[in-house]
Amino acid sequence: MKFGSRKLDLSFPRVMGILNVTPDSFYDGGKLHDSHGVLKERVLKVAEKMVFDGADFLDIGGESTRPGAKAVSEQEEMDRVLPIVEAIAQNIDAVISVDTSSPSLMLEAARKGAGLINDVRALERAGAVEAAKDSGLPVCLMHMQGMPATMQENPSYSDVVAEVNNYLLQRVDACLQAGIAREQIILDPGFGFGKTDNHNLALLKKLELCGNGEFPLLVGMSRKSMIGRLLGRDLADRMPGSLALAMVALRNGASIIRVHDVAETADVVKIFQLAQ
Ligand code: 8Y7
Repeated sequence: MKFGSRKLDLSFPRVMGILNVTPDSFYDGGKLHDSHGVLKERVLKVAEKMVFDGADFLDIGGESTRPGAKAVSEQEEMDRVLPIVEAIAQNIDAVISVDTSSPSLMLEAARKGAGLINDVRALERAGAVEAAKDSGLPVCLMHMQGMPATMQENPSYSDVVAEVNNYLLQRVDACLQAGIAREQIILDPGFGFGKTDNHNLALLKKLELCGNGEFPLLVGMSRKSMIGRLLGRDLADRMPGSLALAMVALRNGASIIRVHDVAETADVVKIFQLAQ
């Protein structure tokens, strides 16, 4: 698959490191900030280490989508994300994934060297499908039920696997109609986005059915609250659970694993490939 200027073979699994440039991210909660905003030097150091540890993708987000997070203006999101995209593109050898639903950020980030659009709203915002198409970049379409602020209040499905799949295939159609190539589409069931633990587990068990097996799959479960509930673990103690979930996702067909803990997840990927 072609990610801007970089080509990556997704027939073997890849690790995506999470670089949050929001001051209120649920895990790294502003570690990359001071009172003046994002610290470029600090971000570059962390990014460099992630790539050294085995990340092929770096996911950069400027809008927190955790349940109850405050909305940011489009301008604020751009101000946070674009300088970081530019700095990483100039200094680090990785595909930059931009975690955004904003059409103008998609276009600007592509100009500054981003290689993938990761939209938790699956390009549903007005103008987003067109912007993604014009960016020329591949897209990751994710399923979410409801909106971030309220999505965990009462998630409900009659058949979660079928409904998530139908939604994603419908979004694929919207992309194809706008002229985005089929080969440029990655799908993601959206673990934790309007889902109970049972919904998440059902989706994980049937991951191969997602997109009818016709698209590369990205999964993000790293340190999410499901692990906290299933194991009774605080955020700081959720790495083993995250690694176990990564292994299951790999067995069930995931191509890209989006994580906080890159080195450890890269080990899981290696063992998975050697022991299959
Ligand atoms: C996901 C994601 C988040 C995910 C994709 C968190 C931005 C919440 N989760 N993008 N983003 N998939 N594609 O806990 O699961 O990292 S934010």
